[in-house]
Amino acid sequence: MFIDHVKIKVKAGDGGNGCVSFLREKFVPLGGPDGGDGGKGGDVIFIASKDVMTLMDFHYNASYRARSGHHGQGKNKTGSGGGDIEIILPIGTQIYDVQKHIIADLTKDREKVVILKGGQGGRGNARFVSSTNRAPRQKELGRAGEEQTLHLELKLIADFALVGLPNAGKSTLISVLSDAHPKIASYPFTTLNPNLGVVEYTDFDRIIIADIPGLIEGAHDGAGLGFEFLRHIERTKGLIFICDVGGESKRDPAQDFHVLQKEISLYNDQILRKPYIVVANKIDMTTSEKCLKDFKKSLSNESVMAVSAKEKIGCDELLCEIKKIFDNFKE
Ligand SMILES: Nc1nc2c(ncn2[C@@H]2O[C@H](COP(=O)(O)OP(=O)(O)OP(=O)(O)O)[C@@H](O)[C@H]2O)c(=O)[nH]1
Ligand SMILES: [Mg+2]
Repeated sequence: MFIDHVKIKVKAGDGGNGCVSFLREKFVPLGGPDGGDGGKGGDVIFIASKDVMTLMDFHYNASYRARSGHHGQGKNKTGSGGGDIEIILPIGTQIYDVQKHIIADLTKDREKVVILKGGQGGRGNARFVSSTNRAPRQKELGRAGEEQTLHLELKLIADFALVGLPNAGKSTLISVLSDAHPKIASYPFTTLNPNLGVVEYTDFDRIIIADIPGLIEGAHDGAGLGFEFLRHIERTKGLIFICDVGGESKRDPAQDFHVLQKEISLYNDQILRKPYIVVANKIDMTTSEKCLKDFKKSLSNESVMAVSAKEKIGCDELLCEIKKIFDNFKE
């Protein structure tokens, strides 16, 4: 199951109480106050890890608390601190409060953020000794640890996203361009979760491409899978629009391209400012010739890359185009 947004409750540990104690020993008649301080409560810490892919664990367990500090003891013993709780998240997780204000954005492996601080331990009576009060009976209670409800949202960190209508050939293309092996089939909505694939270039650059589930007209109104997965294209460097010019589906690929642009702009029009590549797929089909010609004519302002993901035609050229955009981000 691919879970990319959850609501969880977290609580930091409470501080331990200070202690009231007086030294009582056989040959020490005037043993003084020796109550120790309480220990600090544990913090709530989030850590990003490349070994975790989804927020699924939080779907089953939505409540986390760090340990409380121990109470202080006689003989000036400070209570031990409550252990911190370390919660592991997939890279690309954003943490929001209930008002949807962003608190943290974990984008790198092992990146760590302390979200809630454990409560301070209370002072024991040994700390209240003064010239006027040699035997204080005062102590402090430990402070309560902070508590908060958080929204976690996973936004995959991919360099490029493949967007297209169902059946356009997105999964076939990512399986040819990268090391990904998604399910491929001739029915719509084969892909129900984003797939990531890595392309290794000869100069050792690694580019991550995401295969996003099919987008259809009316997605903004919830049609198909709606906008469910568009959050994953927000952080990409560029988009790869893939349109089916096979001719068999009897669809107008230029119209498909406009549908994709319209739906994305209704989700977040800033995304369309990203560089993009228009791919015409399925040029191996006998019915594709006219369809490709009409497509290029309708999109005369765009430079269209004609490929066949199935027959691996035009894929090397496409990889070069992707690399060019990627390299522009280095400068
Ligand atoms: N002839 C031909 N068929 C292709 C090509 N690319 C994909 N197909 C076929 O088109 C169908 C859909 O391919 P997918 O890669 O699953 O398409 P998708 O865009 O991932 O589809 P969804 O996951 O449903 O959105 C499959 O039957 C593929 O074999 C191509 O270049 N040429
Ligand atoms: Mg697919």
